[in-house]
This record gives sequence, C-alpha cells and structure tokens, in this order.
Amino acid sequence: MQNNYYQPYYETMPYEEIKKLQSEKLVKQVKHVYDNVKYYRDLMDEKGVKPEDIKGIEDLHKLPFLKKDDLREAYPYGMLATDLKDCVRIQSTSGTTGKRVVAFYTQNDVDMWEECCARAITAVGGTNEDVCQVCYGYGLFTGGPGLNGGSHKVGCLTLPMSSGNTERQIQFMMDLNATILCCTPSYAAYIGESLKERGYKPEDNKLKAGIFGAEPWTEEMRRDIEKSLGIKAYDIYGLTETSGPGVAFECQEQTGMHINEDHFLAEIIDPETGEVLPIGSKGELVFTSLDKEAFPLIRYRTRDICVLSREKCSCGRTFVKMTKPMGRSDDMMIIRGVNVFPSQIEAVLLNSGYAPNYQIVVDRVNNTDTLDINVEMMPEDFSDTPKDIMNKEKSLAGSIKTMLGISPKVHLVAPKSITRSEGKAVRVIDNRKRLGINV
Ligand code: DLL
Repeated sequence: MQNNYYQPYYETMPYEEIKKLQSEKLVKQVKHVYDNVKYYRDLMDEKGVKPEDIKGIEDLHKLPFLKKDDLREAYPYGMLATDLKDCVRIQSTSGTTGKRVVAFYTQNDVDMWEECCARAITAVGGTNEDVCQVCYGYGLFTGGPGLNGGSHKVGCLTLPMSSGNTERQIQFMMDLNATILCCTPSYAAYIGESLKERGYKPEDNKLKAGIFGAEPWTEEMRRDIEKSLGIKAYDIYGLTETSGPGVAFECQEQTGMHINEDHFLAEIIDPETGEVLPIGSKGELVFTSLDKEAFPLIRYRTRDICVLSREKCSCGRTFVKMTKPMGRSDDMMIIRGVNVFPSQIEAVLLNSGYAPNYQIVVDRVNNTDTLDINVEMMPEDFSDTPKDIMNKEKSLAGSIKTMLGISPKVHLVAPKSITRSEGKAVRVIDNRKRLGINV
C-alpha cells in the first residue's frame, strides 16, 4: 500500500516544526481557557500560574491537571469555553445519569474531529472509491458520528448502519460491496463468525480494511479478525472528552497509533505522583487539546496506561506513536463498548435495598462481553420461592440496565455467601484477562 495521507502537510511535519506549532497553539489555548472557564481559572489561580507564565510546551508541566471528576463536577456547562449559541453539537460518555460527561462542539470542533477520523480512514487506504460501513453506535456515543463524518470528508460512500442487527449488516455489506468496516473489535469478530455461519468465505466479501477501537483488544484478536474477514485490521483510539475516535490511529505498519499531535499534545505521567515521565516510559496518558474551542481540556488525565515512541515510521508520518492502552489507572471497565464503574452498580444495589455485598464477574464468550453480578439476598428474602427470587433478579437487572445501558445477569445468592475480604474487597473478577486482554 502507498503512503496515504489526508493532510500530508501536518501528518509529515518535521518534529521541530510540530513542537513550534504546539507551543504557539498552547499559549493561545491557555489564555482562551483562563479567560472563559472559571473552573480552570480557579485551578490555575490556586496553583499560582497565570497565562503569561506559559510561553511554550516546555511550560506545560506548570499547569494543573484535569480529571474526570472535575468534568462531572462542572456538569453541564462549567467547562464550556464559548457561548452556547456557538455550539452545534453535544456528545456524551457512555454510562449513567449523574456520572455522564457532556462534551460540546463548535462547527470548527466538529470539522477538526472529522478530519482526524478522515486521516485514520485515509491511512488504511480509504479514498472516494470506497464504501465505508460504520457500525459503531450512533447518538451520544462518539464512535458512529466520528467515523461517519470522517468517511464523508474522505468522500467514501458511507453506510451509517449503527451497531446491531447483524443480519442487515451482512446484507448491506454484501449487496453494497462495503470495502471498509468500522466497529468495535468484538463486533467485527462477531460479524466474521456470522458470515462463516451463513456459509460465506473471507474472499466472498469486498472488504479490504477495518478500523476497530473503543475497547481493549489483543494481537490474537487482530489476527482472528483479519483471517475471518480477509482484511487488514487497524486500531483507532480516542475518548469523548477530547472529541472522540481519531485522537490516534494506526497506519499500514500496524505497530501502534499515531497521535494527531497538531491537535492533541500528549504527555505520560506517573499515575501515583503526577510526575512527567520521559518518552518510552510506561505511564498514564495525558492530553491537552490544542484547537478545541467549546470544550478545550488542558492536561486531561485519561487514566489509560500506555507507552509513547518517536521511532521513525515507514509510513512517513512524524506524529508520536502510542501503544494500545495497557490497562487503566482507575477501576473503569469497558463492557460491550460501554464504560462501567463498579460504583454505579453499587449505587443501584443500595438504592434497591440491598447491602453492598456483591461481586461483578466479567468475561468474553464468543467474542461478546458478559456481565454477571452476584448479589447477596437480604436475610428476609431468603425464604422466598424460586419464582419470587427470579422476579427480584429480573427487577434488579432492569434497574442496572437503566443505569448502565447494558444488560447484566443478576444472581441472588445466599446471605453471607460472598467471601468477605480482610483488605480491599475484591469486587470485580475480570476473566477477560485470561485471553490476554489488557482490561
Ligand atoms: O470509546 C471513542 C472511540 C470510539 C474510540 C470509536 C475508538 C473508536 P469513550 O466511550 O469516551 O470514547 O471511551 C474512551 O475507551 O479512555 C480507553 O480506555 C478506551 N478506548 C478507546 N479506544 C481504545 C482502543 C470512545 N483502541 C475510553 N483500545 C478510553 C483500547 C480504547 N481502549
């Protein structure tokens, strides 16, 4: 494959020039945020830093971090840096009422985000001759809208499928000759299996590449997907807070994801101390969005653990590369593409009159994540008939589904049957680790 760039000027810019560009943008962005976002101005004042102290990226370390809790505290408008009338869109993190982060976009923000996705599509060989099937979820989740916009910018014929309804996905894929598939890696694996079950061979479809992300996946999974669909499978990374997918993307080398450094300034820090670590160290990824107008985040702690590398890439891009996330520095799990915190499940249990004695068991079966929650019955429930217990399990599963957006299997177990811990309670057993997935 040739070296395919969407914006070659930026994608192959010498590093010295990228640094210069980042410095100029950072100085402006810090002033924009200080002038318009009281929440962050207070954090800077508390630290004794003024916009004039930031003369370039070498001063970045002087600025305070932002965390997910800050964004929740500032919900909904506390981080907004423009007039609401200048905003054209919101997107939101998966999750729950109360825990949601709402991100705002001006038209320029949407354009920049879609260009990042267009870079990712072009990097896997996408052109205006391609048919791009987008089966990430549409709506508040950024996956569908982001790749949809990127596909338009490239000029692909875009199939805005959203997720689910695999029968229809396969029908459109085959009838309309889709050449690029965008979805979560677990859904790609499932589509591969479903094609096989229907008697299709990998060479029967016209797909050439897939752009898969939003959840952890392994090299083994990549090989399986590539085999079952007869394609090259590429990784894509991003998070709602910094726009969505396309913050980083893989090129033909498939050895890590190039971070769109002209828009996102990356740092690696020690998650315990906050100390900035040298390139090549494993630590928490922190982003500063250099161009975002409505929802610009400075030194935002992603909680994703990874390593950055500046080794020369055969694709000609000069942007720094990040490894796949190797885990998280908080307790967030990604289950069927949805971000889940154990505390959300605990809140439902407590609200429903249960004691906080529970265990969450996550696994991946046939490439689909499973979520089982064992909850101790209250002593007064113990005498209930099996039918009563089943009804209670169903009702609790319904409340948890309302909170998380995904359905768990709830199992009410005998009082005192969940092992009590003498130290930190082990609330989560994530069996996906046995598959080598970095959860
Ligand atoms: O998952 C955005 C996205 C959509 C990325 C489609 C790629 C493709 P959130 O729902 O806010 O946004 O979740 C962000 O998902 O902090 C990571 O922990 C995880 N994540 C995203 N991409 C990857 C990936 C979208 N390629 C959180 N590999 C991030 C592993 C990923 N984890």
